[in-house]
Amino acid sequence: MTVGHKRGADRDSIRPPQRALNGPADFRRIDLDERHHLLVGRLPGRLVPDTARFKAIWSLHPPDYHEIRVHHRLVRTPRWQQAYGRNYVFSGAESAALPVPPPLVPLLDWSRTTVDARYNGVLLNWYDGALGHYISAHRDSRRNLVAGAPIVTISLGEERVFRLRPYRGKGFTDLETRDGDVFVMPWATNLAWTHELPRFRRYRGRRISVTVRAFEADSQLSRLREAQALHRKPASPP
Ligand SMILES: O=C(O)CCC(=O)C(=O)O
Repeated sequence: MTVGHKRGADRDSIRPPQRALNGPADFRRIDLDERHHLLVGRLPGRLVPDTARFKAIWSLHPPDYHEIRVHHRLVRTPRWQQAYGRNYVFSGAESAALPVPPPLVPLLDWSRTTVDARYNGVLLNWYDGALGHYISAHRDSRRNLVAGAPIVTISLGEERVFRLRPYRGKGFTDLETRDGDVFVMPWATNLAWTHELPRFRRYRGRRISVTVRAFEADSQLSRLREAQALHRKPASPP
């Protein structure tokens, strides 16, 4: 794994250890400013999908692009997205969750035992470099999330640049994220820094990000929404 760490255009690369890390205590800490950081680690080798398993996860992507609201207009996301386990509300839209599919279960379980036992929702982003897919600068929605729980991002497939910018500030920090890399973003960092996956011509391959979050226990409203999304009768409230 190589993690480049740049502020602005050019800064020396940082090369974290190549071995798989067991828990946040083993993760490398990347300081973004005096008060905010990101933890960087690796999935254990047995969990990094081989070609066949990567293809299986790739084939899960929905046929259509998700639509989000940008400046009061509905626009298609420049990547495929799907929530599993728990609905994910962001940019004025909601990704209705499907059940967590078998190839993702070991990644969710590992995140629970390694980082935070409260994780119960997964959001996948599929990026096809040949189609110019990217995600623009944003802070993750906190709606329905357990306050304080960090957000895990597992990268699979093609290497990409993960860019962080101080919210409403200047400059940026780039981390190169590769197959099997894991980023743990503390709650406070998500408030103070945006993150994005810029589009660069050199990326022509496929990448999947598996983001793992802790959602609050079901509210009546979210259960109703989930039921509507699945076209079934909601369970009666207790
Ligand atoms: O693909 C990534 O690494 C970032 C995903 C992301 O920013 C998100 O799901 O909010």
